[in-house]
Amino acid sequence: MLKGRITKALSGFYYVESEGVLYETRARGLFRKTKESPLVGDIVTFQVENENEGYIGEIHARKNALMRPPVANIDQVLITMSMKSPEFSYYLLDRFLAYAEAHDIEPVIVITKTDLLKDEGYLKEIEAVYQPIYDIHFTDRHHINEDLKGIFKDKISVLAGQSGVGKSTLLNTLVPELELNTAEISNALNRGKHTTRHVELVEIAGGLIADTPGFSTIEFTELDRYNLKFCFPDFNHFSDACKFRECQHIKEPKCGVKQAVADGRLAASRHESYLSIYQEIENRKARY
Ligand SMILES: Nc1nc2c(ncn2[C@@H]2O[C@H](COP(=O)(O)OP(=O)(O)OP(=O)(O)O)[C@@H](O)[C@H]2O)c(=O)[nH]1
Ligand SMILES: [Mg+2]
Ligand SMILES: [Zn+2]
Repeated sequence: MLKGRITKALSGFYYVESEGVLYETRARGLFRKTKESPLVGDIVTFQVENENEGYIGEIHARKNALMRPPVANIDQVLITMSMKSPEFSYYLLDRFLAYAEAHDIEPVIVITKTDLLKDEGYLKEIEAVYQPIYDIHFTDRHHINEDLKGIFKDKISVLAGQSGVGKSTLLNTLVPELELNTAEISNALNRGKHTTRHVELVEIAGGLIADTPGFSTIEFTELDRYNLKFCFPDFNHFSDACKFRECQHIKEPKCGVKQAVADGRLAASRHESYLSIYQEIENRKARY
């Protein structure tokens, strides 16, 4: 038995890389019974049958997993948001951030198209909100700074962000060799929903990135509303001051989080985003 990582899934085959060798493997009946199917990013134990073929015997415990795109063991998600076209939105950014937190994936914020913005103050304002909690980078297609290139080393990354924010452009600037791949994917998407999609981990600046369009829309279908507050790590600094231990930071009196907003120690936009998502989850519950 060998151990390796699935780097590509296509038509029932899982391509596993183990010590620099790529094996074409299948997952036999085992997974049909357990209903757990292998994902790109999984660490697996597999049996070699012919020289470069084999079958997967075991999926090792996952650190995390996404279903759209289907990737496991993600180290970070690059949440891309443009300043203009489409317009920057605190709310949308917070949704992506909370989603990453809910899936135990470290978010990195990448703000694109800064060249389209005249107002430098706006960038500073955004930086002030997120800098204390997350790694945040500002780019435009002509200025990719060196520290952004450094974030990929030894990590598995996934992209997220609305359509048109510049994800493909960013990747192509960072890794010009990727150009073909990203173009192929855009074309596949344009052809419609029936195109077979595959996910592949490709090399990027010393690490791996899931070569997919990433995710652009998100739903909080699995998250309990009482756990949403844990997806806003900046609230933690202030929630010790809440009078009630179970404070949801909504209508409760003597709430440390709401007090922090009132004092200007916490951005009101963060709390507003929290309330909106909380409401959304509550409305969803009410329907059942
Ligand atoms: N001015 C400016 N335009 C940019 C920048 N980055 C990307 N664009 C343009 O924005 C448009 C969308 O960029 P894409 O890279 O295709 O966006 P995407 O996020 O991959 O979009 P989807 O594949 O639809 O999800 C293209 O016309 C790019 O040329 C930038 O930094 N500045
Ligand atoms: Mg794209
Ligand atoms: Zn509170």
